[in-house]
Amino acid sequence: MNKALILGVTGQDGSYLSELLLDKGYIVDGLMRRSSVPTCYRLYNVISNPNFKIIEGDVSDTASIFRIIDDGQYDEVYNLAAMSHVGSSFFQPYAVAYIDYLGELNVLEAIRKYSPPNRHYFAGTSESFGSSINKDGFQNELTPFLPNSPYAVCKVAAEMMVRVYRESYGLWACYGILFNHESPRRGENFLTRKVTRYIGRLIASDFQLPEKLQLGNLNSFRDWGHAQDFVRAMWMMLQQDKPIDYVVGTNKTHSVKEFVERAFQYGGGLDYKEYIEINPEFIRPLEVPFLCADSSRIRLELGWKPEITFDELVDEMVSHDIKVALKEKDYN
Ligand code: G4F
Repeated sequence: MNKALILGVTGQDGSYLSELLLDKGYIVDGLMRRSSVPTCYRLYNVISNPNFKIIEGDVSDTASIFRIIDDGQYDEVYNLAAMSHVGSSFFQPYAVAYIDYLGELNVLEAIRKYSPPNRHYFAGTSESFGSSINKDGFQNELTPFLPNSPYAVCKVAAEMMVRVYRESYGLWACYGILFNHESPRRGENFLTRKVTRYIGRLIASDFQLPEKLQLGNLNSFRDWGHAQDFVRAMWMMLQQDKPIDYVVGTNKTHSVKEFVERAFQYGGGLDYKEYIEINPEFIRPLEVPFLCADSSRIRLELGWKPEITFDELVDEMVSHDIKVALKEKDYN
């Protein structure tokens, strides 16, 4: 049986990846930070699986990462642990550096010292491209990185460190340059979920919500896919003969405004303009204006492609959040 370690198991991607690996017959250990509030709520499908185990540790704590990787002797190590909110990274640049950059260095160094046969995946990001776009309007593996936030700078540094460890020490390590990926398990302060949660509450309140939805920049463009499709790409990347870094995305882009418009329409033909307010608090000091993947390499070489469309994603998130809000209303 293959044995995998997932750092960042309590997040959206960690929960879907756990389900995928357990379905494939893996033994899965998930790293969890100690917290005074419950953080396992996304793991409802796996928590009682006998092949799944939670281990306490922190990616930014060198001692715990060294010990866990030495003790575990895993076949595959996935580092998805991150402070992943781009806007917050402007307010907490040191925290991002410790978690997103030095955290990955801890993992690479642990594998090099204690478990060199591990295959390792690092969660890179399309934020690394920042303002950089190919002449054809897409971003692919050849597009230069030009990060626009503390988050993206730390991710680029970690991505480059993966390459350095691979080329210097022969580690089997790669990173995915993943474009935005969402789901009903997305954190509520990311754009998509913030919108669908509001729509759910609006409908559950019979349109009596006192506050409008406060948003920032509506004019940026994102390539939004479904997290379930994207964790499949992570796993596929670790099954190839040699470690290669791939761009993963849907190859289609939509503006924030289009997402908001579509979500409100799905929530009963609503006109979003009546319910939103622009609040400068949510406008970032520096924005990534346009992201659109050219993921032809992973499609050609590994046969990956997304199965869930943009419309299906929006519809799934809106219907989920309407149900959640109606349940909350009954409970109260
Ligand atoms: O949902 P977002 O916060 O995601 P963002 O910044 O694109 O980053 C996500 O995707 C990256 C991959 O490309 C990941 F690396 C990263 O960890 C994260 O998962 O914002 C999407 C867009 C931005 O342009 C933002 O400025 O929506 C805009 N936006 C407008 N109003 C807002 C809001 N974003 C948030 N979070 N909240 C708003 O009120």
